[in-house]
Amino acid sequence: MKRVVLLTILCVVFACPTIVGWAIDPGEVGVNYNCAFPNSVKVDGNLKDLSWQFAPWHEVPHDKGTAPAPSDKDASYSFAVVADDKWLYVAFKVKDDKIQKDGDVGCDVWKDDSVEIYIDAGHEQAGSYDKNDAQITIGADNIGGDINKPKLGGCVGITQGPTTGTIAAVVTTSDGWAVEAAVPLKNAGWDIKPKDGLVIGFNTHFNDDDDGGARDHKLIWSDKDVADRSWTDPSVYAELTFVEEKLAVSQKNKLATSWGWIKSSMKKEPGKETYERSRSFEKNQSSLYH
Ligand SMILES: [Ca+2]
Ligand SMILES: [Ca+2]
Ligand SMILES: [Ca+2]
Ligand SMILES: [Ca+2]
Repeated sequence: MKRVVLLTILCVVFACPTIVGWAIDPGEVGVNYNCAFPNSVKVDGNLKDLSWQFAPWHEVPHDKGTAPAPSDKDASYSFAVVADDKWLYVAFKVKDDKIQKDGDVGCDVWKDDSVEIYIDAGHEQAGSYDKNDAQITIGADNIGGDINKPKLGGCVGITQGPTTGTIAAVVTTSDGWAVEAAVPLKNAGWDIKPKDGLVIGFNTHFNDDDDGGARDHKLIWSDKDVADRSWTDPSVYAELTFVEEKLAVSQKNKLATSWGWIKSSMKKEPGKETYERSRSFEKNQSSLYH
């Protein structure tokens, strides 16, 4: 079931390290995200980490949500998730033609430009929030802010967004803004221990404000959230499945270990020993060397 693609770069100059990376089955947009672990990133707002290069990115276009935007340029986003033993890392690339921030802050930041992460750690899919459910809202008002003490919204339920211990770096980009966040796997609300096949409830949203005042567009990843109910109803979340796969190795001395993974993967999936270059990798490979 799990599709594994081997990507290998053998540089022609000795100074360039050998990089072995994996592209995993991305899951299904709106239904399930396959989260590779153990993989770490540096939470600094720069999304050139190798883990982000090889992680699946789910695209949420301008017309997927309860308040669609006229175009992807006006409002759309993509996100990726990886995890290590301490953090669930979530990255967003937000396309947004007008950044609105500082009009509504704190618990009201959902009225300004903001992205939302939803967690149902116990995957109970209940109709109301229990202790292991949370809405974590990260506004564009964190651009240039303190990564370790971001301003967070999500003031609903028991384990409210600002109490989750989430850290986040938010930066502007050429066509909008980006978020690199990390949600603790252990806090007062939950203790998630990633293992291959573990499923939690998960969703992401983007609130787009273009002119101050009320929110203008609402984009939603989960297919089940057709009425913008995730803030109160975890049963409309989609799912995140942990997949044990190291996405990238850059050090020469780790190559032997990498071949070990290749062999074990071939054993796991008889008949799927054919590896191919990934289109997404070709798209991204130039940035690996910058
Ligand atoms: Ca980074
Ligand atoms: Ca906006
Ligand atoms: Ca729950
Ligand atoms: Ca507005």
